Amino acid sequence: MALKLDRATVFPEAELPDAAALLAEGRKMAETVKVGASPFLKHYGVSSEAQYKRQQAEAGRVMMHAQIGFRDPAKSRRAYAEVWEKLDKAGHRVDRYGICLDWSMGYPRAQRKDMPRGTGLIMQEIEDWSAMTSQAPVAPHYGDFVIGTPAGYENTIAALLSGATAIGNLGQYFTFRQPHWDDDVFTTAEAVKAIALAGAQPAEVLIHSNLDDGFASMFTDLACSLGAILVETHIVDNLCGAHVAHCFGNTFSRPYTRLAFQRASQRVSSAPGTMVYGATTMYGPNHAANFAALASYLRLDAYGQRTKPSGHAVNPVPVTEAERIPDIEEIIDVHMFANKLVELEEPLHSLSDDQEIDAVADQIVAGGHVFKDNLFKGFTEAGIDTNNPLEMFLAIRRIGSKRLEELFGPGRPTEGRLRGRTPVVRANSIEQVEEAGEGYIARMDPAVRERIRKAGFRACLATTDVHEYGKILVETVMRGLGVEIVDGGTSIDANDLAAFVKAEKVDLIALSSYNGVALGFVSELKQEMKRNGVDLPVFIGGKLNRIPDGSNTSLPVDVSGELTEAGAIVCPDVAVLLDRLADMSRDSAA
Ligand code: B12
Repeated sequence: MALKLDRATVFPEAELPDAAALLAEGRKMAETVKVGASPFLKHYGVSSEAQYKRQQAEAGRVMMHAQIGFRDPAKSRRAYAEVWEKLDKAGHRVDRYGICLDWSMGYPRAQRKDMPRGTGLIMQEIEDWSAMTSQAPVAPHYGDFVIGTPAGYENTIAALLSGATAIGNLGQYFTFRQPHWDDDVFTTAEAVKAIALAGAQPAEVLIHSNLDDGFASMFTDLACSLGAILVETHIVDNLCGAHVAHCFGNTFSRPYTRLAFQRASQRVSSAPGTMVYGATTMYGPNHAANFAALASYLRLDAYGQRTKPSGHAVNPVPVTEAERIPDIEEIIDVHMFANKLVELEEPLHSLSDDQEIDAVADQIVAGGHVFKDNLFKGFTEAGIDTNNPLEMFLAIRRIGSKRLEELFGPGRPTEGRLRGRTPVVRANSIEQVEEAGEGYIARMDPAVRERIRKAGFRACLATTDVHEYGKILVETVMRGLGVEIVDGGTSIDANDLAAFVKAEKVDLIALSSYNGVALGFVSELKQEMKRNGVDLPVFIGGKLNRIPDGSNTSLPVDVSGELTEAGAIVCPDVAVLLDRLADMSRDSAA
């Protein structure tokens, strides 16, 4: 690992856009673009969701967040109205909707049409945004593929006009890459303008950042995730004059540290949190088992809000989530469950004493400050201006989570550990994946293991999108088998991967794909490989589905059959790859 940063490596370009001019441009736009009317703001008589959140927290109410966003805008509008209506009829309230835009919405509108699509909502006209938010008195949270994408500024304008006062997702800015989009300076400049525009509104607009979408899912230390809150607050609040609000939860599957992190974040945040996301990494194929996971994280999150309210809404995620985007009825059902659970557990918070949790929260906060201080010192020494929002954003994005933790993590340096450090408070997600990988090796026949090792294979590992755990799993197994790993990276484009494998002369490609783009990706990869005269086995695992063109349910369907026809080897389990490797090693030994 290179020990130090230097400006020329982080910013090889001769010049970067002027941050002050970008801030001024965003603020100027606030003279014409203002938060529009919405049934939510009107119904509760508030100027922003932040104001509402403070009122509800004060009253001790546990707020509820539902996630919606079907490909078809009409179905999404129906969900907006129907989920609220049915819960209202049952005497419950859904406070906010996270509107899940498709990742193609992250391209500027003029270029969107022919870009790869995922599984989320696609809106054509600016009026579509208000048409959504006018369906019910529920706070619209435009939380994905708005700020942080190349379309960040234009999407923020649309979101504000439609009455949204929580807009994101800064977490995505740091880690997501739109396929075929390489201009990260443009994306950053659009983010700075968007944040300035939101910050200049008379109403308090929250700049949402889901830590798990950003670096938290890749840090091994929760103190680094807390440090990310401190650093983002410096950039958004101090440098851009806006209000950052954080979300976490997807990968926080251990009850103890989940609650400790809620406590820790509550201590360092001035704005109310957006939502504590459901612990979606706890979900598997069995729905009954998923209900146990749901109850476990939900009761804890409700308890956290009752005892030390941080303004986060809690988020019951439908138990079908591991398979695909949940349908409308499933969202309603899980909210019925959540409301009942919160009601039944009413006395719980007055019974327990949880000082132990506060001690863990103290460690997270202290470690977070060390991370922030180390980062500021390292950046300053490298010549990166810590008072320039554009430089801060871009440097953090380019350096990436792994190197940031290696360089600035507060954990004690320890050889042989992931990121070279012993975490202050361990995040379990990545280590769990590694342990699963080691399990595969341990279960193998030692003779086959040895034969594969001797064969000396070279494998290129890559992902089509931000989901990286599948790749880390395969990487752990390959490393354990002595297979040489050639890293194709995350969110790579198919044509770049084809060129890369030609240059690297590998024996196989192991691809992980989760965003509903697998089929298009493999077809393009195969075509490009053919053009380059390369013929290699392509193994693929993950969430292998897509929304068929013209689908009337907006739900994705499995494409394993089509992928096999397109020439890929579909791996619902790593074992499929291991069996093939065993065969290939037999052939090479013969
Ligand atoms: C963790 C997670 C995330 C994390 C990823 C963290 C990270 N850095 O990797 C975060 C929070 C960042 C995230 C973000 C998003 N996510 Co997500 N995420 C998940 C989740 C919960 C788990 C997936 C996972 O990593 N599993 C761990 C792996 C190791 O296990 P596995 O998937 O069972 O894999 C097995 C096999 O498939 C195989 N395998 C996997 N890959 C490979 C490769 C090879 C070569 C081989 C041999 C085998 C193999 O190995 C495993 C065991 O054998 C799933 C839901 C779920 N429970 O599956 C959603 C899910 C994949 N996400 C989804 C979505 C929509 C998103 C977002 C678009 C949401 C949004 N609007 O922001 C963004 C992505 C944006 C983008 N630009 O790409 C959807 C995909 C929808 C679909 N295709 O139907 C899912 C299914 C959730 C849902 N129902 O909506 N996500």
